[in-house]
Amino acid sequence: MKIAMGSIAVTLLIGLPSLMLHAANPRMTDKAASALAMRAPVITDAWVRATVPGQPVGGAYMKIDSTTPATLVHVETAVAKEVQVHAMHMDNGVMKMREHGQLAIPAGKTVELAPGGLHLMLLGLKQPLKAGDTISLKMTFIDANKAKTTSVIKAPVRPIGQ
Ligand SMILES: [Cu+2]
Repeated sequence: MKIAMGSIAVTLLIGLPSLMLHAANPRMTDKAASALAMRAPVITDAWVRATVPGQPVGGAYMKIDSTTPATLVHVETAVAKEVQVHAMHMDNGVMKMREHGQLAIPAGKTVELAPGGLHLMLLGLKQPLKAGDTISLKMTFIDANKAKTTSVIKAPVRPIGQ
């Protein structure tokens, strides 16, 4: 029962903004209304680093821009069991990484995921990532009103050492 109630609430939340847009702009087309309601962050320069056979994890890197505040809440890919946002930190002079959790994307400020800094960690790789291949990453963001947007992006695999 609780689950059923929850999903009704979610449906209402997602449905409301577009209803409100239609009410405020009766002549607005459905296409324009949905474009306004879904301002997904823009992802550029996505890539992943090639792995050697047996390597259990891989790194994915990209630039994320958003015109409105957004939060990256979930990433998944067919080639790994799990994807986490990782941050690097110094621990007694040794560079280590840890799970960062949800990643805030401020409005108008590029968030860069790059080697040596924030990155996506692909955990439990199901196959080696081969240079020249391309993988898909499904990125889910929420905006300030908790409305979800999902982008499927392609990330080419670059050779080890780049
Ligand atoms: Cu990592």
